[in-house]
Amino acid sequence: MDTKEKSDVFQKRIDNGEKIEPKDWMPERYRKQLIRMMSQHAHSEIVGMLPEGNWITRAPSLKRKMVLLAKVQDEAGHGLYLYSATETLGVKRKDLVEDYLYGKAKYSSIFNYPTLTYADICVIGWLVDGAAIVNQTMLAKSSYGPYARANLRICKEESFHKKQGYEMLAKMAGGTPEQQKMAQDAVNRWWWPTLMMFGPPDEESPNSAELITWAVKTKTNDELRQSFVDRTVMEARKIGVTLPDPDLKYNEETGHWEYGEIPWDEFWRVIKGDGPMNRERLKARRKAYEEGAWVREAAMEYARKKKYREGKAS
Ligand code: BYC
Repeated sequence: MDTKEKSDVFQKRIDNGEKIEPKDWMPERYRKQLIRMMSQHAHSEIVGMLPEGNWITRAPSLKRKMVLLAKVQDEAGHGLYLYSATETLGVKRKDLVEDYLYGKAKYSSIFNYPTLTYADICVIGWLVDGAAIVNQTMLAKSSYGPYARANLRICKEESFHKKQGYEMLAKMAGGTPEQQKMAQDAVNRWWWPTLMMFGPPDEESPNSAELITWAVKTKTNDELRQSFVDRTVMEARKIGVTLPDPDLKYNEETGHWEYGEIPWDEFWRVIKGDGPMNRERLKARRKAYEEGAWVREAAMEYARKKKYREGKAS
């Protein structure tokens, strides 16, 4: 079969809802798009440990500390599943990691904002993990098997993350006037950046059409954003916090909540490296990577020796 015939068979498989597995034939562009998107996703999980990890030592109780510690460890696990899934496409983890630490690979814009109080930890769980669930539930149906399966597992853990954040925020929003103020302030600061997580509006999203044709994404950025807004408005009301958007209103005809103008200039600035915390985040990750070099070397050497011993024994 020539490439055109192979591409047609490939597209038929996608249209029939089949999963593509690592050893199957795939167009080079499909492979490249997956590497871009999956590795960005992996980097996001790892960088995403920083804003919350920063608060582990200052958690308000032992219970909260244990929950936060478990959550941050889960994020590391998500990064690892995703790097492993990306490696099935024939790339090396080291190259992927060095691409974002020293090159141009992106990670989610949301992690370039600071966590100023403990209420930010509650709001990250509720809004950021809530947004991630909406996005990743869709990605769990992605056409690439290893990515779909990684997202399925991630979503189960994210749902615990969201619940713990929402429960904490509900407590804070029903607490003392000072706690209520902290909760509302955190919601005000994280609302718009959370809406930006879904990516640019559909008409400015160069990758969406191709990704949807290949069922890597099955919904557009705006569709997912709308679904997140619809479910979050009700959740906010239930716990007595206000979403900071005076234009938010329910449209009886469409059955959706309409929202105001997202500050897209800020989004583009942040993803180009000029957000409030971009420099600090990369500095912290580079430091960890460089200081951890000996751990990686020791682990590789241990694995090599173990393999050698087992090979000799058999
Ligand atoms: N941030 O054509 P578009 C988590 C870039 S972590 C940065 O629409 P696409 C958690 C985009 O990459 C979960 N960059 O792209 C962890 C593209 O640039 P390039 C994070 C963004 O791929 C710890 C350009 O803008 N989730 O949950 O069709 C604690 C044009 O965009 C962003 C994922 O990574 C952004 N927000 O759609 C708590 C999900 N948006 O690459 C929680 C996986 C867009 O052409 N990724 N860009 O130079 C996706 O679902 C999709 O890639 C996106 C973008 C929706 C992000």
